[in-house]
Amino acid sequence: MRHFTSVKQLGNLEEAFAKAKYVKENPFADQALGRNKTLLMIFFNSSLRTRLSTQKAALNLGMNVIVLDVNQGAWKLETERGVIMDGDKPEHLLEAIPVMGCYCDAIGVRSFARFESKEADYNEVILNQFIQYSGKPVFSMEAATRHPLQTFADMITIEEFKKTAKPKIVMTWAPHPKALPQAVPNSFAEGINLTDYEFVITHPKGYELDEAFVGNARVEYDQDKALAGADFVYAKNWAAYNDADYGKVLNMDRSWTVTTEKMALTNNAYFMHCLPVRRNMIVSDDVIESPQSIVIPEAANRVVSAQTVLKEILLGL
Ligand code: AN0
Ligand code: CP
Repeated sequence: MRHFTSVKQLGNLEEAFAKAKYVKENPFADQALGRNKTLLMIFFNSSLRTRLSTQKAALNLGMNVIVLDVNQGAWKLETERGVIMDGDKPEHLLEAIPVMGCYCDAIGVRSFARFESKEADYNEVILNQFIQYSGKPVFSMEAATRHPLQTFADMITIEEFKKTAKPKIVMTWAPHPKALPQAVPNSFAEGINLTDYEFVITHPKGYELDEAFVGNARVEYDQDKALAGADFVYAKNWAAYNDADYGKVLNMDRSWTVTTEKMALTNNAYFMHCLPVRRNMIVSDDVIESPQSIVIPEAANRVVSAQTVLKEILLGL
């Protein structure tokens, strides 16, 4: 594997799950693989899980790790080509990227959708410049349109907890005060569409996702109907995708919050969320604290997904 930006690059899913299982059971078996290799993690946005789990994964593989928060201590970066740089940004991404590439063997990049231009976001302008100009393997730690390490961890978690071969997965929009990217729901949909699970997406009108990601999922605007018989409830907020409202919060309808009453409609479903989560906006205290909540094992599997992917990247060096 050279670059990793989408779960589609995992290839055969059964093989990917088997590799993940091996990594989980033998976390230190490949210490020699990463010896004298350096991972550089670049954050344009905040993180708790991605930073810690990816770093832990790299350490398990014997790698050295350097982390840079671009917004804390680095020069402010211009990202547009052709700009006369007489403003507050002393350095251009077009120099910064190849320089970063000189200091490492692989680069992880977190660069969220900026909601300034739908075209720029959906063309993954920042991530693709890292791929084009760093000279090193690049993997996404959540880019503008996808969060594949999260999705892979979600899929591993479903594999571990599912009680039937083809569980019903319901991804539900839930309210949130701030505009959030579509990367997590896009990526989750992309991943579940690779499986033969039953897959329903539910959200209020106006929050339709890009059809390319929705794929074969059934879209149900009635959340109660969608939740009926669910084996897994995957909650997430996202801002509008449609051209007229791109990046906007259209409503904060708390009747969409995942509560005990909502979970009672399901087949005793497991509750999932990528975290961070706003309690009593996205999900009630009772649900997230219930025995059916698997948000912590889901987060724990972020080490497994990152280590499985990093191992493939190291094997490809
Ligand atoms: C981010 C998002 O919704 O994409 C990161 C989630 C992993 N969430 C927030 O910014 C709160
Ligand atoms: N789920 C996730 O990616 O969390 P962080 O934003 O804390 O990394």
